[in-house]
Amino acid sequence: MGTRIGRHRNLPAFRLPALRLPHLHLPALRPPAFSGRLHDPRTATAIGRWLGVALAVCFLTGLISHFLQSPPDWLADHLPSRPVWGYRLTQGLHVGVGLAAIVLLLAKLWAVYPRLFVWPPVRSVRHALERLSVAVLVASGVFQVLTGLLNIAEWYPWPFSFVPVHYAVAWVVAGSVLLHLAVKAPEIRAHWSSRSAGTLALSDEERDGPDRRALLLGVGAAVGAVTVTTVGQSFTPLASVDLLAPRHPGYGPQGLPVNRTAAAAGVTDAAVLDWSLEVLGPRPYRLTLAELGQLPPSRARLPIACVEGWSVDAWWSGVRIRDLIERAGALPDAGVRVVSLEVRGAYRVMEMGREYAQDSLTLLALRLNGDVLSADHGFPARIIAPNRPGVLQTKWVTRLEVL
Ligand SMILES: Nc1nc2c(c(=O)[nH]1)N[C@H]1C(S)=C(S)[C@@H](COP(=O)(O)O)O[C@H]1N2
Ligand SMILES: [Mo]
Repeated sequence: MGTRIGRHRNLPAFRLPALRLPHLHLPALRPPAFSGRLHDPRTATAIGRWLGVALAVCFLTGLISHFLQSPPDWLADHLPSRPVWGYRLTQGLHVGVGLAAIVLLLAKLWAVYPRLFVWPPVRSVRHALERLSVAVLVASGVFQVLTGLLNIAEWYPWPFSFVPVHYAVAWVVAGSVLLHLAVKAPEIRAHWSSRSAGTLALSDEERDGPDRRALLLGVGAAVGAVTVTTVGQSFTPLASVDLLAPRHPGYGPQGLPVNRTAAAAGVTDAAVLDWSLEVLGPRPYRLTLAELGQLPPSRARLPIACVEGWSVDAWWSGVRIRDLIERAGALPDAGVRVVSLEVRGAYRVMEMGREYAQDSLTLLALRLNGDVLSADHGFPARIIAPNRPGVLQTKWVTRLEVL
């Protein structure tokens, strides 16, 4: 036996000598066989679509958070300061759905992991690319939920800065999810629902049996358990069952959590002792705490909504930022830069655009729930503004600069 080469009629055909390979026995390399139907495409699709929804919610709410927190210049003056609870809702969703996504991602990986053992590992260039895209998807997805989880626990065991990296990798996840959906579209369509084969007779493999229903129910129950025991950090009616979230909305001085204490920010009693508020603008001026207390007071019920997912409503009273900067000669479309007593830290200086600065609910707050601010909540004065990430609710304010 040999291989016939030379197909031209005029050329004499000749044969290569057969190449005989010794017969190889490689039992150790044979992959494990998975016959369970819980690892089939129908299960992967059923879990995958919920994971897809979760990742989409996380991506969109993450974009909102990103643009509210660090808007490009052209957007800064147009960010809406209403509804007052907007950021509280979107960031509560971001963290709540992100936590649920951990369960869904684990379930999805469990459903598809036998594919790690497909044999041969690479069948074609197309197959290699498909596997590579899944590798990127899994790696970036795991990275996002893991860094998100550690961030809400305020644990940063990595050498990079969380926010820009979490933001950049979100685009990698989004891209690889879209690619994955495109590649898997035929399979997803075929296995979308237990009845998706229509009038065609379903084999036992395809029909949802008690085992698959039990698995999906179990995954649903796990998502429910994670959600119910954490969502109370922002959804206060469930605060009493907030057992697993890192923060509890009611725990902290004056009934409000604190992320950065005055001590951690280097704001000492001495620094606060001869405090005054400086307002820079066309007609700059300075006020002592007593003088500030003499200005017309305003009151607003507004949430602190931390990017880490906890949020809580409170009554704040103080003086409108709008009035303070107008007194310094600010025009009605001015924004403001706010500087804290804090010596260093990423949130020492904050800027707010027109919509926030001119909103009648945006205050330089002096009191929280009726009492003078405690040191950890920003005594003598702090910012509170509607629809704003917590990181921008600057504490220990000492200077306003009209923009
Ligand atoms: N100067 C300054 N202000 C700050 C911070 C900070 O680190 N420094 N932390 C912010 C963050 S992340 C949040 S969530 C809110 C929390 O306010 P609270 O500690 O009064 O609850 O304050 C914000 N104000
Ligand atoms: Mo925060």
